[in-house]
Amino acid sequence: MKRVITFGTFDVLHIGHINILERAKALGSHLCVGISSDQLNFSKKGRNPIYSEKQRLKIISSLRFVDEVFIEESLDLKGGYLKQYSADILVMGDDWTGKFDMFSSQCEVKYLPRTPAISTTEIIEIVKNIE
Ligand code: C2G
Repeated sequence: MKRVITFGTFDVLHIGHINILERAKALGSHLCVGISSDQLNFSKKGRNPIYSEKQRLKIISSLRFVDEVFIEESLDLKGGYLKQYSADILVMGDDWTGKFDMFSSQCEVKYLPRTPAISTTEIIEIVKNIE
């Protein structure tokens, strides 16, 4: 009965997000998702998300393989979140490979392959360029 945790902004939900959440849940019996606050997203990506943190929280919490959600306020609090939510496995996409290895004393750290050829940034660019 493993507890899995993952983190992300999950702005403009797409198949890459669904795939990683589905695969994360398959590694255990409970999936908890830390959703980047609007402010954290701004500090990571230099732009505001399209959907607010309140909307992103509601969207992600409505997926059938997600059991629990919370707002991730800062990357520096990650160790605390892993403890607070009793995570056995931390899952991230492989664009983060190596970045969370320091938590491997606390829980198992797994990087799953990203879904190719799709990202929120690309979707925004495509929509922007539609005439
Ligand atoms: N992802 C994926 N395939 C894609 C796009 C995204 O597997 N084509 C994964 C990412 O690797 C990440 C998750 O979906 O694990 C969420 O992606 P983002 O919303 O872009 O999350 P990010 O802003 O990278 O936030 O604490 C870590 C961060 O907050 C992660």
